[in-house]
Amino acid sequence: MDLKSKRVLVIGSGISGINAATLLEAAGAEVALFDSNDKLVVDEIKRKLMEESRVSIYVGELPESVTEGLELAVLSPGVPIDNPIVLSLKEKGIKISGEIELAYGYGRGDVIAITGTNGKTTTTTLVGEICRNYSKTRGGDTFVVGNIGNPYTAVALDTKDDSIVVAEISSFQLETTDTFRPKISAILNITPDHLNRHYTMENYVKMKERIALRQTGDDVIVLNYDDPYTRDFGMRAACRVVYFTRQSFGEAKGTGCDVLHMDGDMIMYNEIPVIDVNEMHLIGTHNYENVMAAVGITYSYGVPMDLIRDTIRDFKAVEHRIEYVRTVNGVDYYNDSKGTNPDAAIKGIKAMKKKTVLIGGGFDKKSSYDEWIEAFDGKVRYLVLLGQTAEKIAECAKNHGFNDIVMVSSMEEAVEECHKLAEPGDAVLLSPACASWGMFTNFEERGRIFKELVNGLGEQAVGSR
Ligand code: UMA
Repeated sequence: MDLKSKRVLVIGSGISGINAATLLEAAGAEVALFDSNDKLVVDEIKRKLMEESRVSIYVGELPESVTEGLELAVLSPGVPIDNPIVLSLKEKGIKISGEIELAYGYGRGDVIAITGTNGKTTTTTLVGEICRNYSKTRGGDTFVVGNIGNPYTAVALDTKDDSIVVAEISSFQLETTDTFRPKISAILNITPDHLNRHYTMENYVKMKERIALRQTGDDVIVLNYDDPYTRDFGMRAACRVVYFTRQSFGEAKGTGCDVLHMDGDMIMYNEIPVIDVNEMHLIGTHNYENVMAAVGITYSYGVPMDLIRDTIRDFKAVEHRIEYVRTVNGVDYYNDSKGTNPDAAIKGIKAMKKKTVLIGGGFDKKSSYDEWIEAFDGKVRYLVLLGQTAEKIAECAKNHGFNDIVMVSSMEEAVEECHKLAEPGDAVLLSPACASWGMFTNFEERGRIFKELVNGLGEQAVGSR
């Protein structure tokens, strides 16, 4: 890709747009940056660019003159391809592209790309860890980029031929890819999401399938055999397919593809035992699928199975998502501060295999807690409640016949109570089903404070119970 001295317009001044503009400027292009939000202040956007940046910035309305002589318009992921400005640029014959395509054009090394409605971040983070450990043994660097919050454009110029780029890719980003060709890709699952942007399920599925648009021959796509959309795509894909399944090993094997599956608690790659799920800190059946996908991706890439196994064993989950913190006096502590609504918290409690002392409550988003309480399923030993919603949740729990409730007024008190109440072999889970506001700045702060308190617990306190 050579855009030296070419006029390029970047649309959107979020993290993607800023990094796309910076990359383009470093590549010698003449860059204009436009954001349709007229409340934004040009000087503040300028401050996010390189010092001495010569990028011209426009907010609110895009002057007609800026579109003259344009070679290319680069869209941020949040900018749809049917946005009126984008359509008018297209009409003028200006090429439309996206920030992933731009970064790929300037980047080097092998690309591993992961999409799916759920599980992208955990799988991408785990694949990133495995590849980082692999890079240490064979040389080169691993970069983890994309929808995960670290734009590919921010690192593209640092990549080398021996680099591995592990990218979490959203359907928004796939709308504007063209030559993007990952060596290994994965679609983890497809369930209805972002239909306001893609209009129909059919369109959304098509966008997800674009991850393999240019894959052929020895390229690999890892797909979920239990998901009807991705299973079907495997039958049509132009590259090698590896399936993972929790439910239909026999059927999946019949396709002739390599298959990851579960033999009891053991994750298998065809006939090769990979890891017993009880050895992992990642818990919950949804995570078994993420791990199978990560194994499929990295083993296909050529990473030795021993290295994959060791990395999975050490992996503690993405921060704040059923994240294993520590075992104190035989009690496993988990931080699921990302469980900011009942739906997310249901996943948290469902993932627990042991008797659990559960910390809940927080800011009142007017949610109903009935389904969450029903999901306790006899596993919750005590419910420790804090925050604005504590009384409301307690009342709801009692209506469902659950009375083992402890009210506290701070996270410090909550952790102290859990330490006293949990018995060896139990788990303690912070999965509050509520936002953190009012007591914390955000769920990240809530999770970090919880972890600090857990890490400060003394083993010897067991005797004083
Ligand atoms: N804007 C316009 N015109 C439009 C739309 C937006 O000018 O028509 C402007 C907005 O005024 C705003 C800027 O564009 O100033 C925002 O750009 P953006 O929405 O692309 O956001 P970024 O900050 O650049 O973050 C994007 C991704 N955002 C979206 O896809 C909406 C981030 O994913 C991603 O982490 C980041 O790039 C780095 O690659 C977020 C996300 O919610 C986390 N993703 C969705 C998801 O995970 O479900 C897909």
